[in-house]
Amino acid sequence: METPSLRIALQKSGRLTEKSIALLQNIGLVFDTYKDHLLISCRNYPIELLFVRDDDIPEYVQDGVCDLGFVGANVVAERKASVTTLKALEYGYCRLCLAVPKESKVTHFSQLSGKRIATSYPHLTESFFASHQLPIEVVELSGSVEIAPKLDIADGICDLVSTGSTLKANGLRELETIFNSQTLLIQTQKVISNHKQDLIQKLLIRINGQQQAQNSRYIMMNAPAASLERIKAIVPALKSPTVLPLADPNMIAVHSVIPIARFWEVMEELRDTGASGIVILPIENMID
Ligand code: PRT
Ligand code: ZN
Repeated sequence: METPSLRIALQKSGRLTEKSIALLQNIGLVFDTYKDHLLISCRNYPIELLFVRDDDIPEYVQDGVCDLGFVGANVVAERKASVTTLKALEYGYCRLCLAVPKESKVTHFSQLSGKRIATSYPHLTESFFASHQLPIEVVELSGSVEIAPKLDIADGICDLVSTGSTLKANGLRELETIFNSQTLLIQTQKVISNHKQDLIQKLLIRINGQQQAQNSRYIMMNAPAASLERIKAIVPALKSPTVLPLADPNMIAVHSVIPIARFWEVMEELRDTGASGIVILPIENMID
């Protein structure tokens, strides 16, 4: 029997937990403390949150125990889970990398042919070498992969890297990225009711709005009225910028939304148009 609530799997305690919870709260879901409970209900939305180890999330979603899950692309790919990716969530960025001891003579991954590679990602590691027709021996470890070369149980490793400081601290040198990862929102491929599908669409609209807001800034400025066309070309708003008259008939106020990625470029170009009193504000949420 299908549960009437949408059930979402989240990591119970780890690198993705805080940001996944924050995302759900930012899109308006209200739930009580999750720390001591595996399954909690949202107070204002027909959603249940199931807190589990991240490794189990792809299977829970694949089997339809949960309708949705928040989990790293690395885990989904390693587990070869049959799930649908709805959205990349823009956090939990990392990459699965091959690395060797600093002093190793290996400078290209092809030189690892016939060697031992320690990893918690046997499937992704094997697939990478197989795709280059290179035989290797996988030494599967569940953690502390980075010390394997020192213990002489491997010649190289394949592990997740974000800043690179763990590799460095363990005297390892990065050779090659074999997989780029971030957190994904995944959906089960089991048949679900129209009611649940509707709830998922509504959630997606909220998540899209949240992401767009996070990647945008609201910009306000005063400018000579004669510069309006140039300003419009620099800050193309969602549809059209808001233009307001000022007490001085030669001046106007322009309000618009800009992508954060173009922030400095826009600022520099705006100054050349005579714009002044430029104010930038964060946006809580936006719906197109
Ligand atoms: O208990 P549970 O099984 O749920 O958690 P876990 O210990 O398996 O996972 P966790 O919480 O460590 O990571 C969860 C997810 O976060 C991963 O599956 C990735 O999708 C993502 N992620 C992002 C990372 C990293 N960045 C990361 N840096 N996961 C692990 N690391 C580790 C890496 O294994 C290495 O030990 O951090 C170290 C490297 O970090 P840097 O910054 O020194 O390069
Ligand atoms: Zn895990």
